[in-house]
Amino acid sequence: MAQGTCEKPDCTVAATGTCLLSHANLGECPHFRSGESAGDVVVPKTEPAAAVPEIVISEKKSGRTFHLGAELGVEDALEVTSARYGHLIGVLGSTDAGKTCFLSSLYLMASGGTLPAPYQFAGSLSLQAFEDRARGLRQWKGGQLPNQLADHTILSDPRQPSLLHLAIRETNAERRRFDLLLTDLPGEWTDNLVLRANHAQSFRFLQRADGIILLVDGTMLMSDTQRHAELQRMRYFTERLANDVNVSRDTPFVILVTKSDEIEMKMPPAASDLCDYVAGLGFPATKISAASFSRKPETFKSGTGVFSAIETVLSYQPSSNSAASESTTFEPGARTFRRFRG
Ligand SMILES: Nc1nc2c(ncn2[C@@H]2O[C@H](COP(=O)(O)OP(=O)(O)O)[C@@H](O)[C@H]2O)c(=O)[nH]1
Ligand SMILES: [Mg+2]
Repeated sequence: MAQGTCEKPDCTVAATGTCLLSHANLGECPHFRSGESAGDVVVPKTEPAAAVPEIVISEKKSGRTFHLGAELGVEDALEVTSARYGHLIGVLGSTDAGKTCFLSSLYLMASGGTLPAPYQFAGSLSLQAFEDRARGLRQWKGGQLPNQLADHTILSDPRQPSLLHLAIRETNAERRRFDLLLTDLPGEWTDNLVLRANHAQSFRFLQRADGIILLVDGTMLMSDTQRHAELQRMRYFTERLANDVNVSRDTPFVILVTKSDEIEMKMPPAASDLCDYVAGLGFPATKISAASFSRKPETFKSGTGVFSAIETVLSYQPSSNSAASESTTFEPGARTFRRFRG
């Protein structure tokens, strides 16, 4: 047994036996301090295939907290992915657009083994964060979903984005693994950026995003009274992402129309307008109808469109002859995407 203490905040070595920075030999990790003092983390020196690591955790060390399975900070996430590529996906939208429900739906499909073939759940460093979000969804009363499916998102540090980690693996011959890093930002972040350009700083981490899933409430986009205001807000928001945050123009955008179970899975014309607007800003853009948790499960399945959004981002391949000013749209879910002038 290697005994010692990991001084890296958020490292889950005590729970998983796996070093956050992927060091097979813990002695090589710069954050690991070996020692025999009682109450320190005890992890196995070698990892026999089926051995369960012996774990002792103590809060004795000053200034040392284990956030087992909680959200990752940006720095932590980048370190996690120093060993392998992590796909950073911004899950954005107004308050109540359905961001947290989208993430919970994805997690429940993954952990429940119901991802579409050939994908399979391959672990998460933020299990607790996902479980916290999914808690409300386990409290079904009389077969009915509660009205409020998720708690309002609150960040532990309101100025720093936090990320949820979900690894998936292909079960086919390729067996590719994807480490997804997904944001769950409070809607106020969107509101603030719409109102003031100086909030762009908080979104700067999206400059390296592999994709943006922009959630818009389908019922609002179908409403005569709310449609215009929401569309205008999303236009301002995406324009800020383009011009103030400077999100790279080859970042694919998925306009995800949420709560589509309540609008008979119809694509609202306003969603097409928004998709064209985003494409006009220079981003490859597409639109998908989704129902993270359907209120009409007998007609529309829960989880519809959720994984398609992820797959669309993962399989997006920038065209070699793209130009920043080109207006582009692409087909969702396809393995290869065509670009064409709008
Ligand atoms: N009918 C329906 N309602 C949904 C769906 N997803 C979310 N909602 C509703 O929208 C509310 C807000 O969702 P939430 O994920 O908390 O929004 P967020 O503020 O963007 O994180 C939930 O409490 C649900 O009532 C869905 O797929 N179908
Ligand atoms: Mg939320």
